Amino acid sequence: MAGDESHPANGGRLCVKGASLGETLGDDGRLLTPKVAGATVTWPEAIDSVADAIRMAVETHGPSSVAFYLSGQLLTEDYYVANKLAKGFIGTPNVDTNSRLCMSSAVAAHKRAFGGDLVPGCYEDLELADLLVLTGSNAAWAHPVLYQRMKASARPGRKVVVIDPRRTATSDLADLHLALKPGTDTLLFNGLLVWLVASGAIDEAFVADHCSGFEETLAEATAAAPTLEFVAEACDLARDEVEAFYRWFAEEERTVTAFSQGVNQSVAGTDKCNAIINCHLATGRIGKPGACPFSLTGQPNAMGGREVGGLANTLAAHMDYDTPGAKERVARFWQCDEVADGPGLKAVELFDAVERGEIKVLWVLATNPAVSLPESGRVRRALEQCPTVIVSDCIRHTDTTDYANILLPAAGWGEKDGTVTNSERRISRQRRFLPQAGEAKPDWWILSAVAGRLGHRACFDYSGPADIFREHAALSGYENDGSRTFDISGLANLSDSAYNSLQPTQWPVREGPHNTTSRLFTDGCFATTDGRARLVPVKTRLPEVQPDGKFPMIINTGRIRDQWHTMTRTARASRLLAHRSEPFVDVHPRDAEALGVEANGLATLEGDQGQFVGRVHINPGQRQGEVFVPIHWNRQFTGEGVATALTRSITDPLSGQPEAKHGRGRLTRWPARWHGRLLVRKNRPRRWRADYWAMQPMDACDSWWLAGRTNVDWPAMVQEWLGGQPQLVMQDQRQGRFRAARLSHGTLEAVLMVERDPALLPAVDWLADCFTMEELDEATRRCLLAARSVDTEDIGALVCSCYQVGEKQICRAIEEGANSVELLGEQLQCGTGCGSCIPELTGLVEQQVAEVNCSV
Ligand SMILES: Nc1nc2c(c(=O)[nH]1)N[C@H]1C(S)=C(S)[C@@H](COP(=O)(O)OP(=O)(O)OC[C@H]3O[C@@H](n4cnc5c(=O)[nH]c(N)nc54)[C@H](O)[C@@H]3O)O[C@H]1N2
Ligand SMILES: Nc1nc2c(c(=O)[nH]1)N[C@H]1C(S)=C(S)[C@@H](COP(=O)(O)OP(=O)(O)OC[C@H]3O[C@@H](n4cnc5c(=O)[nH]c(N)nc54)[C@H](O)[C@@H]3O)O[C@H]1N2
Ligand SMILES: [Mo]
Repeated sequence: MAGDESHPANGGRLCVKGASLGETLGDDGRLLTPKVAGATVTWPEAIDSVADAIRMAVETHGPSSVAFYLSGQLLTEDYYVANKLAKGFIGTPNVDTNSRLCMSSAVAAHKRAFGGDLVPGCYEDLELADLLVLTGSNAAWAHPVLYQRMKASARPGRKVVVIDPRRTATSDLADLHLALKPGTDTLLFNGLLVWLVASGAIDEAFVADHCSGFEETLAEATAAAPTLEFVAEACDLARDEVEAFYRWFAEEERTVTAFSQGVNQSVAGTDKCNAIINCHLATGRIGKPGACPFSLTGQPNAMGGREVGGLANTLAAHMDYDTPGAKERVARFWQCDEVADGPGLKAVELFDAVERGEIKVLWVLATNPAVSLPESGRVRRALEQCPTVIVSDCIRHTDTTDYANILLPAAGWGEKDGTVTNSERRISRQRRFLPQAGEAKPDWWILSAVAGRLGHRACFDYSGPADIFREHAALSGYENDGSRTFDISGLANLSDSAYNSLQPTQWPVREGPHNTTSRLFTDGCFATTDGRARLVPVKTRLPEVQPDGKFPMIINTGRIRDQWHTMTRTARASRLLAHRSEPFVDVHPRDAEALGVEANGLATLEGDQGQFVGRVHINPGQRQGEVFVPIHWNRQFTGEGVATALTRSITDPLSGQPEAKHGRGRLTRWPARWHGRLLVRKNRPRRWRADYWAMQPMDACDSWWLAGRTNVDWPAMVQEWLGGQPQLVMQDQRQGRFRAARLSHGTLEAVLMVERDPALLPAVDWLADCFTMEELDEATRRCLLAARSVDTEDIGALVCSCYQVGEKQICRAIEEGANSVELLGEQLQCGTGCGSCIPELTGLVEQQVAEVNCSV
């Protein structure tokens, strides 16, 4: 698995998830055949079932009773066909996408400011900037390749400001980290606008010639954030820190403000984005090298989905329902009678409608709403009630497929062809290199087959993705005449072979000689009717859910370095679970002490809608009173570790994006009587139950972290846990220790380790290795009972996933003199792969050096 060195976005660099993709291939766990009501059926039968359900719903309840929930992980071609089928031929406007949870606030803000959903800059700008502001972005973990570009472009005088309530791996790059009170970003950026005016940093000519709304915006900003002292207090920051940020911003012409989910996923998400954009417009820092506001997109094809019109409030090809003439134009192009009368329901509203019984057929493609939507407990109940739930996925068991009436096996990333668009408007080809697993088919094929069965064969008669792409490109240019910036009509006549060899290309690509544009608005001309950008007055709007006596902690949620979303792919590579192998709660040390939760113990986080159980990580980088939980775990991997059980479905009034970064809850110690580690050879039936469990699939076995609230009579129960009588048993009742292993013809079948103190549980790696041994020798058998390896070194918690280097190894090397990231890299190779562990390596070096200094 290697990167493509000629790709302009990554230059061949991969993150650890990308580098591990090879390990995620294979048919194990894949959904390989269509299923209707649990029974395997043929494709024609499955297509009939889907078409029948849709037809019946339309006839009885009208087209709006059919809904599609799409995803930024579909290819543009899949997305285009879904949108066309739904809005043009079924006639339902109820088509939304998981990008609603991801990018919709940025989209709404772009439209307000620029007159279109247009990202002005390109990745190079992140390198050219003399001041790089990263707000609500943990790029070191969530955009690791881009982060490496930002890091590599460091030079004397280049400054980085990170704005995030938590200290994260990204803060490592920061000259200044503003650990602001969550949700106060609009205040900070309103205050910045006021400061920029007072310090004479406004580009008056640019504002006069190219913007409108400056006076009203400034008036609102002054009302909301009158003084530096006021801002510092409201954002819970030191006055000097705020001033340093403002001063740097006023001084540096080349400023990029990159923002992601800490900004978007908020009840004030759109306003937060506009507050940022306002400062860039006021200083004329847009459309210039190294100067722009930059929305960091999340999913591989979030941008492509926005191009085709996958969001419920858009129609197609950057035309909205209320764009004059758009509905007729799109109907003309698609050759359908008329398109749906939209806008449709946005994701959270859509699932509310499902809950109310208004949606009779829900087709979910390439997303896992039972895990990723807020109030996931309620979402699950809604899915259960919906008469027909159709799920297209690659994986047999996800929290969402478990509610499906019809399951459609989708071809996975290596098995399908198409295009995706990244954050800098760059379209790249994704090329197939594997045969399709089982009966799996590409999503566009499935959607077209259903369209055909509904009587629209002529309009969905695609020979392949190239055909669909040409149509998509043609629509973007159809009756456009410069009215829509999203125009790739220059690609509408690509031959199949030109499509196959398409090089990464930034849009717009108009007809004629191909001069694609790396930056938009370079002439100060925007996509509004009068060509002027809008500064948008922004009031203060704080998170709706605030802590109280019953739920005193603020809950923040987000990503970890080595997992992708709901883990359907990344958890298939066991090494990606080595960095964080369980759901966890990051807690400030003082909170932990006050609440009596212990490091490495378990804790319950209880919210008003549900609860989350995970391992306690003491983290001084948290603000006091705030905890952080990862979004990745779900019922396939743990009992009660779904972050969205804790976040409410409160949304931004303009974008409909849920406030996923701000819940509230109560943290308590989970009363464990015992902690355990169980490893069982793969695919063995499971007869045990534990109060707490978290699964970590390994190569030759599955492994679980376990804990119980009540004592277990282990000798009496052990057979159920090990799937048979163990040959090796050791018990020390006084210590609360129990160990047992079951062998079959000399090879290890299952092993269980129980301790009172979780810190005493052995490292899992050598235990897992024992499953690959042909015949366990005497020494290994003894070691199993001693819970200690024979000769393999205990490397400690994994830090570098690329080269499998652990914390203990690193600390030993530092002690022996490798006291820099470079030296560690030379000795152990850690940090020399994707580089995303470098912040942690730096931390370990600093920590060790500090310890040495203390002892001196
Ligand atoms: N490893 C990994 N990478 C990913 C993904 C993944 O699942 N795993 N998913 C991809 C996707 S789809 C997306 S959308 C991106 C998301 O990428 P990011 O947005 O960078 O990731 P998050 O961890 O969701 O959140 C970013 C930060 O916002 C901070 N934050 C919380 N509240 C506030 C606030 O009020 N103000 C500010 N300024 N910050 C706040 C959080 O503390 C967190 O550190 O990542 C993409 N990359
Ligand atoms: N509390 C909280 N909630 C959040 C967030 C947060 O930060 N905090 N982040 C939000 C964000 S930004 C996002 S993007 C969402 C992500 O949430 P989801 O979109 O729900 O997460 P994924 O795990 O990516 O789901 C993708 C599904 O599609 C399947 N799949 C993969 N490839 C294909 C394909 O080609 N075709 C088909 N048909 N299926 C495929 C996968 O197996 C998987 O089941 O979560 C959101 N929810
Ligand atoms: Mo996302």
